[in-house]
Amino acid sequence: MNQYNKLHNYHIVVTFWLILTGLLLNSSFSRETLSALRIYLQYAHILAGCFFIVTLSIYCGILMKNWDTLKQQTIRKSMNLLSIFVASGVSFTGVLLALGIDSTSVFGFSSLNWHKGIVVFGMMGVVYHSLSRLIIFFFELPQNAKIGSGESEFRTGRRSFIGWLSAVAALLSGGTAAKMLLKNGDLNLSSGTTKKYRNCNTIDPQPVPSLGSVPPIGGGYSGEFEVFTVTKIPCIHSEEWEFRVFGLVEKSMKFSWKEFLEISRKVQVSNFYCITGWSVLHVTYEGIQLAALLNLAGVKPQAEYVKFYSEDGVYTSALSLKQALMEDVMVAMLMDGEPIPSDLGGPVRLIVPQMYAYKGVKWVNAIELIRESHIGYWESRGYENDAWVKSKL
Ligand SMILES: Nc1nc2c(c(=O)[nH]1)N[C@H]1C(S)=C(S)[C@@H](COP(=O)(O)O)O[C@H]1N2
Ligand SMILES: [Mo]
Repeated sequence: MNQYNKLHNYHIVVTFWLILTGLLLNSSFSRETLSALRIYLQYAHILAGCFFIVTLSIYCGILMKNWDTLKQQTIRKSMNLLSIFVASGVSFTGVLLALGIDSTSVFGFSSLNWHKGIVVFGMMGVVYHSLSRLIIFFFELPQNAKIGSGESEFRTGRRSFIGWLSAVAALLSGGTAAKMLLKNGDLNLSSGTTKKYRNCNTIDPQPVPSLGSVPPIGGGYSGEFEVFTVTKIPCIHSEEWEFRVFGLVEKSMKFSWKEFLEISRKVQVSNFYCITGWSVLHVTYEGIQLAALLNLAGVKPQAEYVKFYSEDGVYTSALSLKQALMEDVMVAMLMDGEPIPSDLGGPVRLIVPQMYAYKGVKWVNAIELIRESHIGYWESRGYENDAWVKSKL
């Protein structure tokens, strides 16, 4: 086996591994059933990505060296350039993701959406290339076999048939990849709307948006939320709902929905970053500042941490008391002037704008003040407890 073949085999394994881990990371399966493995899947994906960048660079070198021998083969040349262009795009956005750099404010889409979008083209290339080669490998004469002239014509015809067949398969796989990777709205640059998310909550009365919420002072959010949940989405009914503040507090508190609505709210504009690489910018939130809520219950001096519970009964997270008292930490009830739908954690969700959104417990219904730190759902599966958002481009 020559060097090129070896390199190629190695590239096949790396690409296959990237596709496999990438699809798994993208699926809700890796958030629910495989949640404990998610962080390792992510490492495995990044590691394979590093290898991919190495093989890509070697290919670029080989192509440059052999550029002159490809002189007349315009199609071949452009196919090669196109593949390298796509592979570099996937690699570049992958590096951004691995470094936790979000591109929304510069390129309009988050690093993750660029990554997925380019992967769709990459998948078409992979399917075209591998299918056409596999068919040739299994059904055609070896490249260097002697063939009569009649047979050669027949072979050319067969080759173009293989080409067309592979092209059709590539288009189909591109469509499938797009469907799997891109939610509708991902490629929508205009402001989003909360109305398109499902809302199975029955809330009465609805929170009345204050000035600043309508029209939203942030001008409407841009980007799209991905609906993330590790459980079935709970449907909340305001008559049964209650919100508790307990633990190391002067007085434990229990609010009914009506009582909760009476606590004064504030409006703020903040960005929302998921650690997996997507984000939503300038969301106008209205809700109760966490510090104000804690103040109502009175925090005992022994309290060091704040633990958050969800109506789903599974998801939890925590902040240090100091983090919890940051002025932009909020128990939010409205987004861009609309009640938060159940899909996005309504009627009440936590937002911690300076941290990754896994701190933003959806369907939050209780807050406990504790002495020892609590390790939440994703934190116990490898995500950092201090979830400060890294850099933005
Ligand atoms: N209860 C609950 N809260 C949760 C999660 C969850 O699975 N369950 N996922 C977290 C993560 S990882 C993210 S990115 C955001 C997603 O918020 P969204 O579904 O409103 O987009 O919610 C966070 N809060
Ligand atoms: Mo997330």
